[in-house]
Amino acid sequence: MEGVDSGSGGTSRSQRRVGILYDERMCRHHTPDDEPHPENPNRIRAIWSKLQSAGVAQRCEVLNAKEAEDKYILSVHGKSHVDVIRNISSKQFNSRRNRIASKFNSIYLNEGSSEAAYLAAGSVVEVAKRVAKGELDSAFAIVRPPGHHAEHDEAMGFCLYNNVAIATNFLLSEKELSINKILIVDWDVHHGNGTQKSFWKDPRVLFFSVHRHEFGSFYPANDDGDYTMIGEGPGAGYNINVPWENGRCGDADYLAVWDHILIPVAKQFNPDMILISAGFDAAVGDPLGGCCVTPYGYAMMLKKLMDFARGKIVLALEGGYNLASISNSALACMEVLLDNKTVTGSTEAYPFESTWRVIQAVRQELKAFWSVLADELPTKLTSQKAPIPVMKILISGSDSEAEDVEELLQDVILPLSTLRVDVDHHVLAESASVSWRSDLTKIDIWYATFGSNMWKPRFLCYIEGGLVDGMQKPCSGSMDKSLPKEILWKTFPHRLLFGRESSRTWGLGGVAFLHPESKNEDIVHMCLYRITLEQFNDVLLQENVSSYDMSSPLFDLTSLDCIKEKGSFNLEAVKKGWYHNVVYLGMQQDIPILTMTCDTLVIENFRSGKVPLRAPSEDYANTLVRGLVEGGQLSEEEAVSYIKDAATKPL
Ligand code: Q9C
Ligand code: ZN
Repeated sequence: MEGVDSGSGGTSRSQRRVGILYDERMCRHHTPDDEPHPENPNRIRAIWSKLQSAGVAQRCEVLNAKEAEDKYILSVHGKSHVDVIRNISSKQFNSRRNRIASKFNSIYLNEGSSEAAYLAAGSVVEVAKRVAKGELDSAFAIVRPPGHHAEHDEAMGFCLYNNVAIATNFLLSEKELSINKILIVDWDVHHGNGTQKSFWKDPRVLFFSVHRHEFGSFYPANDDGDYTMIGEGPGAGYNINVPWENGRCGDADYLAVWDHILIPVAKQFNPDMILISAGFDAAVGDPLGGCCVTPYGYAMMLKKLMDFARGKIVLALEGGYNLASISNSALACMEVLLDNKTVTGSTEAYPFESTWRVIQAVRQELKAFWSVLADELPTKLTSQKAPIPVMKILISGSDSEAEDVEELLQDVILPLSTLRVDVDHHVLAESASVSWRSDLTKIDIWYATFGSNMWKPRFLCYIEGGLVDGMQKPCSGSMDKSLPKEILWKTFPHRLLFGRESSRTWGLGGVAFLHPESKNEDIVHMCLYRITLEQFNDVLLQENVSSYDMSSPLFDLTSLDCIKEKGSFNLEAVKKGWYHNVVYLGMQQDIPILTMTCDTLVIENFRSGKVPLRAPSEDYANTLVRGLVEGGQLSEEEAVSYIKDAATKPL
């Protein structure tokens, strides 16, 4: 459980002065022929436009980029490197540019690269200066190219100049700023090798990096990011690496590292300022990172750092390659900086066993330098390791919180190949829900399925949680995980159809709907599961991806009476959900048969083309076929043509 009050850190002014820096000129650095590349101009455009449309940019002081002065760049890089980057974009290099780029590791160069590199470095210097002076409380520099891989004489890993290292040296060199101790937090999914080397022997700069390492096989693929790399000479102990042994690390892993390494050390170090190498490539959905930090996770990591350095924090963008992920993550961070949002979360996902191992190794390695790391962590703590694929998130704030939560849930639609995190964030365990659950668990209903739920293993995901092949997103499951008491098949005179462009669960392709009204010439095969009305409510919630809190049931005994009269029942609380219309299909063994689909209005929209009709994806169609075949209803050929007919016949 986490709860962070607003108003901690920084000043007591109600509105914090937060700087945001964006400049279109940094978009002019791109691949020579604009070939696709993960580190492309749309990254900063996407973040900037998200912050504007969310109204966040308007609440900040917007700053323009400035080119860095060579004297500050030269505090990090060698003269020959600076000469290359300064001149690389000039015409005289046109014929040699690609050849020079190919000499570096993971670098491209074009006519816009020099200017962008100077602007990225200068922009971080600029915002850092303003925060140090107190003109701003904190700031975010939306810069590219990124910087943390760039070494003294080496551009690498999409980085030309080491923006954060340059800004750090600038702060330390301007004596009147009184910034003598700087904490650099590098939460980019890659090791900040360049930054580490810049301050290797420097005790004024505590460099902390958490990154995928996989024993030296993850980019930049050497031993520099190992936890044994602690700095040297006077800098010994001022370099802290937290190297993940595996991907799929998420909020629980990062927050455990914060709680048991970074935050205690930050307290003891007591920095005058914090610079964050804020790559968002550890975010869920990132194509390079393979981790699963949510916007909530980033918000918490930032919030916990705001208690130090009187809130003087600068974020500088590094990596991050999924446009939606980086935009949502950046937005969550900005809301923390602006601070009129209270971030709360309750997480049930524990860290990996490997995470505790790494945390213990780091503490062991560094305890001679940081007394706060000396104690053994209690076994009670370290024995809590990722067991169940469940995670809950609740973000509340003062204004339009329902919409924000909805937006967060909807916008973080990110393909997810892991069972660990980002199951739908349904909150099933509210204490208020206990009473209705004990009532509705006594009532049985038949849940009649016509889509992928006809395949039993897929339906069981809604009961037990998890996912099956082809699903891009795990289910959270029902509170009561007991299996259906009976299964039977029936046909009904209803029309099956496939519509919508894509779904969270199955990706591209239409999903199944049932026409709520019956017609004699239509026939639909349905698999009926006998479950409790309590479980049916949990299925309704999962089918209607929603932030509804389940403090009262979506469909109760009164609804049941009502539906027997009227034939269907619309769920107000999840009216945006695709399956918010519960339809009554009669009785079976004195138990009501219920299904869920869209309402007739949506059918009208399908008919008019306002909502697209779409054939199902292969994975999705196969799941239906498997259900029908394994359920003994149709042969494979029959099932395939049954689905095909439903997908092609006009409405
Ligand atoms: N097999 C940043 O996130 N990957 N840089 C090269 C070669 C380079 C990432 C893969 C990843 C660089 C700032
Ligand atoms: Zn990165």
